[in-house]
Amino acid sequence: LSEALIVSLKTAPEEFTVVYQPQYHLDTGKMAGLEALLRWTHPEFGAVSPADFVPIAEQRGHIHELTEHLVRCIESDLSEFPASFLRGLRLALNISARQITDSRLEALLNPLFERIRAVGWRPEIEITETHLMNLSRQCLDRLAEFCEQGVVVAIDDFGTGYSSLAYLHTLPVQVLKIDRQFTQRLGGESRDSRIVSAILAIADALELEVVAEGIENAEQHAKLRELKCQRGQGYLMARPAPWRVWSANLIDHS
Ligand code: G
Ligand code: G
Ligand code: MN
Ligand code: NA
Repeated sequence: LSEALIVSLKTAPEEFTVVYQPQYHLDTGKMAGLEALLRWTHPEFGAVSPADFVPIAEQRGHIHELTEHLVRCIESDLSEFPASFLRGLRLALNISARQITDSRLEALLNPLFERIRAVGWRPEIEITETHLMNLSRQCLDRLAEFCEQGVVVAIDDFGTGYSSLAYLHTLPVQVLKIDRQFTQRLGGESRDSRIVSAILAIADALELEVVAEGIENAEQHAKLRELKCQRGQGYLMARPAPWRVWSANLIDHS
């Protein structure tokens, strides 16, 4: 798989596509933004999960090329952006922590971020929590620069890593995304809202926004509203889908 990925990255850009999963305001039910998620379909191996190929690309030193394909796909989708689209939404990309200090990243992302701003949306980057504690000074500085440029920085899979509260307080981030394993405990077999309540309390104390990931049923959704979680994402509301599926829903009817 590792060799196939490297060959495809170099010779078969059409195998890489992007789907988008919306995030919603839980109080109003309105769309708050879209998260871009890479997909790779190999002629022989079929659909390979990014959970499998992203780590390979990281290890083999090809994550930049993968992000180039991501950016190319998003730019192509944004080129079909009617003037009548809703304003103020966020467009989130997953960026590997190891990539943040890559000197090529800024040149790759800046034109995309300009394009996102030009249509009245706001760029967001998601970084997985497991890598946060190891971020170098240089990396934190880069994140701070993104923030200063108006890019929203979100911590993905929050609750699965080892961030200390003191450390979290110093990070240039605005959003915590509650990992779906905690959301899933809110409804179904074993009801347990303690961890989600604790994360919401931390977010409140640090003045961070919260997005609950992986909402799959109405019970979880109701509980999150009751706990005053601001935003949510999950199969209950919408699965990741190609741009054309969302573009019909993005027309501003007001
Ligand atoms: O889309 P899916 O749930 O299968 O994604 C699995 C994992 O792959 C998630 O952790 C997600 O953040 C990650 N992922 C998806 N798309 C990208 C991408 O474009 N870049 C990076 N670095 N990770 C991604
Ligand atoms: O780590 P990250 O949050 O970027 O991962 C996003 C992944 O989670 C995507 O692969 C997406 O398909 C998946 N996902 C999104 N919503 C749900 C959900 O409600 N349930 C489950 N099991 N997975 C989800
Ligand atoms: Mn994510
Ligand atoms: Na996540």
